[in-house]
Amino acid sequence: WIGGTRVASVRAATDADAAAFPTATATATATATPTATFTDHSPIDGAPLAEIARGGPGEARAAVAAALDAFPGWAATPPAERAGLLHAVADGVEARADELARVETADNGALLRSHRRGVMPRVAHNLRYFADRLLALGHDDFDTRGHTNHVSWDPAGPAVLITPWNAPLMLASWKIAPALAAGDTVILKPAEWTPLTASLFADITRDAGLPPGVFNVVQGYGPEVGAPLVADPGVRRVSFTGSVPTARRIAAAAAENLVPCSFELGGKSPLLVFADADLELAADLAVEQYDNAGQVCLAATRILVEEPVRDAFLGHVLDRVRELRQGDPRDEATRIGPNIHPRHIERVDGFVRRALEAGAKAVTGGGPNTELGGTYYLPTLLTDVAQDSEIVQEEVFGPVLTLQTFPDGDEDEAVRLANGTRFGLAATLATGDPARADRIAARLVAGTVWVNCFFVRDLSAPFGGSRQSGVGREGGDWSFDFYCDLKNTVTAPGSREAR
Ligand code: TXE
Repeated sequence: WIGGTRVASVRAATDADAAAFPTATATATATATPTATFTDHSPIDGAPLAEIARGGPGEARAAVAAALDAFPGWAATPPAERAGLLHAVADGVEARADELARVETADNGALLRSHRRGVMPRVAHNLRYFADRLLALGHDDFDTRGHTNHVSWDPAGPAVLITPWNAPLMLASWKIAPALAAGDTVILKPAEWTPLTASLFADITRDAGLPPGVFNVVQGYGPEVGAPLVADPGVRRVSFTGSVPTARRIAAAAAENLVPCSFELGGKSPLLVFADADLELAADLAVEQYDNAGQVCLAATRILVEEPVRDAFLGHVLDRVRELRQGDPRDEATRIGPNIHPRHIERVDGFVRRALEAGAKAVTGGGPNTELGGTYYLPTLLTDVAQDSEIVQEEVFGPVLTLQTFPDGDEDEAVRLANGTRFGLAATLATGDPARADRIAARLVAGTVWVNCFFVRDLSAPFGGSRQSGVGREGGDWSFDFYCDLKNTVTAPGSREAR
């Protein structure tokens, strides 16, 4: 999807898929550049879903050229008109929410009911929020010795948005909405394991009347098309969600052109459970970390529990895990679906096997779900793990939690363990003592701290990570600060008077 034209099609792999995903396969037209394709598979059963255009350096160049061409017109479009178009795109998302939900579930294996009820409405909300925020953007003029300072947020240029597979359209919309609202043109490069909803979204932007070239999608593999996109001198912003090693490569390439980057990377967040906590609530919070089969950057995968309540808390957790139903994500009763890909399952299982060899105990789970096979991994909880071990230090990105304890009343040790990784994305704490909550929250290294709750995210709040969990913050006006070039116009006294 380059310059308002579908340059290559998403074709269903079989007739049965064509029936299941009619729109993903419809109206495929136009020239067949690129000619190469790759096959997209469903994690639910491994079935091929679609043949996807496989972009390379040529498509990257064409997309940046289209975004550059469209930029002056889009940047000059009055904010109210830009906001109106974003609301029209949101209308399109709402009108096609059920189809988007079904396609997303087929593509990434997350629960259909959560795509229907939570994710797709949220995608539309993200668009509406930044449209409205654009219209409220402003800063009071201020005075310097009679001179007036006027601050404006100028559109920066083409923005490359590179997104992962764990929440494809949701994460893309967190970037697309503020970038377009800011007046930037966009080139989206979705993850190769989950390409489908990005292309449907491009159809929606066209139908909503977004001018050609304002929103472009290039599909393909990171090194083949992501790398040339990031290195293109026409690009003015890069926003990336993904892994730390890929962020390093992107940062190095973007540094050549001095392009600002926003990085939202991995995490190894703690869940601190104090003895004064509501242990039922704390157990609910622990089990929530298995959502999306553990493929959530914010997941609090390291449970740190105060020694005296360890056994009681663990009992509550295991009661809940026994009731977790694993299976087909399209089934209403399912709580945990598949992981994304057989290669990813191998990676997850590798972490668990090495931990068990090093002396960890699996109090539940500990391997793939052999009844379901394929890409389903049992919800796993490991005890007897050392703070400096791989399983405690590295992001697993699967349904795998570890449990450690800290001594009775030893807040210093709780904080030491909580802060003791190279990450700093989020932290959750369960306590019945508000003073303790304040004390601990102030000492945690994390972009977001949740007290007796998890995953509550308001778009007005800054979002991002400390240490190797990220660079920069998006959300609210911080998004506009990133996607715009800020300008201060200083006007001498009397200059506004007619001469
Ligand atoms: O990530 P990559 P992968 C973590 C998680 C996971 C691990 C590896 O631990 O197990 O990372 O996942 C594109 N130039 N997270 O390999 O490679 C790629 O095509 C430009 C946490 O899937 O970072 C995809 O679109 N782009 C995370 C995107 O980068 C490149 C979510 C992410 O892929 C590129 C995902 C390159 N050289 C993984 N190489 C989170 N923060 O939520 C790859 N890409």
